[in-house]
Amino acid sequence: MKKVGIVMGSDSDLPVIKKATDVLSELGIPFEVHVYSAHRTPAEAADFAAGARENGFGVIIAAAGMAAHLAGALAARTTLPVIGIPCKSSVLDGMDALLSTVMMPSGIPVATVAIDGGKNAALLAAQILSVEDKELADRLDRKRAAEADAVLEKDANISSRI
Ligand code: RP5
Repeated sequence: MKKVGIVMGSDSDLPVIKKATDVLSELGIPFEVHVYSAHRTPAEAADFAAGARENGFGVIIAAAGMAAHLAGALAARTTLPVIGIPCKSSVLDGMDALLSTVMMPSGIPVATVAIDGGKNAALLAAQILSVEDKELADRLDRKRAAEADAVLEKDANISSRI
């Protein structure tokens, strides 16, 4: 199976990334995690993205806060799908990162999830990889069904809590 490449702008983004790696681990998807910054280590970030396809990656997840150009900078260097997670890390509560990540110029797409949306980033990465992997698609179906069951259980229990 192709790997998911995970890049965070700073190790202070790790709590958001942990939400993604938990899901990838649960689904049995291999991943590699790096700290590269679009601004502080632009060469390393660019090199990682440029070599990602030949290094066995199928999708990249990029998490960054503040003026979050990381996902876009990686997307500029690869045609692999790039999923951006805007992180809440400044006085603007992540709105700065959301707009910096989502408002990409035409021609260089970044699939942006919610602020701090590590879980959905991992699920989206898994769904992309599942296009060519029936076993992974089945695992995703089972996970979706389990999460629906959990909601139905909450429905069944809500009356007793009020
Ligand atoms: C961004 O700036 C990082 O992605 C992080 O969310 C934010 C703050 O970084 P640190 O100052 O904590 O290293 O580049």
